[in-house]
Amino acid sequence: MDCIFCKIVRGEIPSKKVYEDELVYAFYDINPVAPQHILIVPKKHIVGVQQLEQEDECLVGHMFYVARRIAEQLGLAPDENLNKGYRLVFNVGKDAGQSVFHLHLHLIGGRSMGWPPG
Ligand code: D5M
Repeated sequence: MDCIFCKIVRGEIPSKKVYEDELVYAFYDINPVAPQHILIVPKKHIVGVQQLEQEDECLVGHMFYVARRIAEQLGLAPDENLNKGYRLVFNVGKDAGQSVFHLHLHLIGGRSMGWPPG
């Protein structure tokens, strides 16, 4: 399959790995928009949220749980006063900014961010 993230998961394209288990692979984004920018991708090829199936519900929940654990390890988790924090993003389709059509969860942190996004 000619998919850049499938090739990263298989180790055919180099990446800076953060975490891996039997379901997901997480690595640093090559084009970071913040001091910390990590992508969490399923090992299974799914085009994006637009092609999620009911059978993928647990997989997506696992992606969020992995994101939470990585954010904690990087010291990004909100403190007891809910200061600090990070953003989790799925871009869904070209208008939303999706450029790689293999499902991926952006974990972005290390600076304060505005809302709404551009
Ligand atoms: O996000 C796709 C993201 O994928 C974008 O932030 C760049 C990143 N990217 C693309 N190629 C690579 C490689 N080879 N390594 C690491 N990161 C990569 P989207 O939501 O689709 O715009």
